[in-house]
Amino acid sequence: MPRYVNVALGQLGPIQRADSRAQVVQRLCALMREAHAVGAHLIVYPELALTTFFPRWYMEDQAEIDSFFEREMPNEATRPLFALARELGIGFYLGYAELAEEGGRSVRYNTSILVDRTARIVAKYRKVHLPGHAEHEPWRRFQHLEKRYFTPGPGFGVTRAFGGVMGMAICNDRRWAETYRVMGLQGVEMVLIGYNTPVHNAPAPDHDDLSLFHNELSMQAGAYQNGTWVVGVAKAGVEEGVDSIGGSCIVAPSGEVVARCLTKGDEMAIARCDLDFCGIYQRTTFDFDRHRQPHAYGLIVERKGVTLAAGESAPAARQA
Ligand code: ING
Repeated sequence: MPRYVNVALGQLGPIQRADSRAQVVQRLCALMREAHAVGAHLIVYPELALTTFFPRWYMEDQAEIDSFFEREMPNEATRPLFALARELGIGFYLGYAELAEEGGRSVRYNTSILVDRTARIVAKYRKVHLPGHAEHEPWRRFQHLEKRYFTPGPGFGVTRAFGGVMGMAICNDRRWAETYRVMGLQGVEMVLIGYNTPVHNAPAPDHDDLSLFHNELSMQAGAYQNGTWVVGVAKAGVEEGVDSIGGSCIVAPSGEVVARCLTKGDEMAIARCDLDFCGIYQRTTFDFDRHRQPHAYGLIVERKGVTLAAGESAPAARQA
């Protein structure tokens, strides 16, 4: 019997600064009802799905910054979403800003949770790759201060849920091959990714026309090279004057896009994902145990950035 997971994209249009969490949760619930009507088992929402993308602003007042964070989950604002999930028997991935207490200290993460079909939180992930910058850079049309407001998470885990092996990542993580490979080495069959991606990338404006292409390319590569499903969901459209891409889609282990959203607003789309389809890649082309050569990969972990050695030759042949 194939292990099907009916996965819905829960794409959000813009959330303006004045939009309350209650209003946003109503939108999330409406998408969940649409997903339930077409037989979804799981719906995936964007990164930072409860508020506007606040890292676009330079702020110094910690209370103002912390107004965008959640101190517990579920909480008063999200309880209706958990209740509906329990009523409908639908799981969900939700991205939000997490204010955690660790050893008496406040730590702030860009977080996602995986909630199963009984509305129980079965996994929590904290974004590893924080893009942008940490100090105010007024030359930019808008800021991207994730390095200022968040702490990098510890790494990428997987969780048994929905009949398979599920993994999570957030936004910029999807651009890094390591994200998928670390989960691939844990047998991941479906990677869930929410994102907020501005069309304009201030340090590289020439890339703006390729933002949707790079979005899909990154997820298609990650899917194919690890024989896993990848689900990417946008918060899209013009938020506080900043336009972000849509491009929400579901990518099969073959690298093919099997479902996508068509608008830049609140939109649900669905695909029936056969988790056993992963095997025809993970047991052949990407049978890691049979084909990988870790002795040749040391630099991937040993080095953070590029080191150029003059006249560096090919790696010396390893001693037998
Ligand atoms: N956003 C963007 C992303 O990685 C970005 C940042 C945009 C990086 C364009 C490079 C190019 O999709 C988040 N939130 O990570």
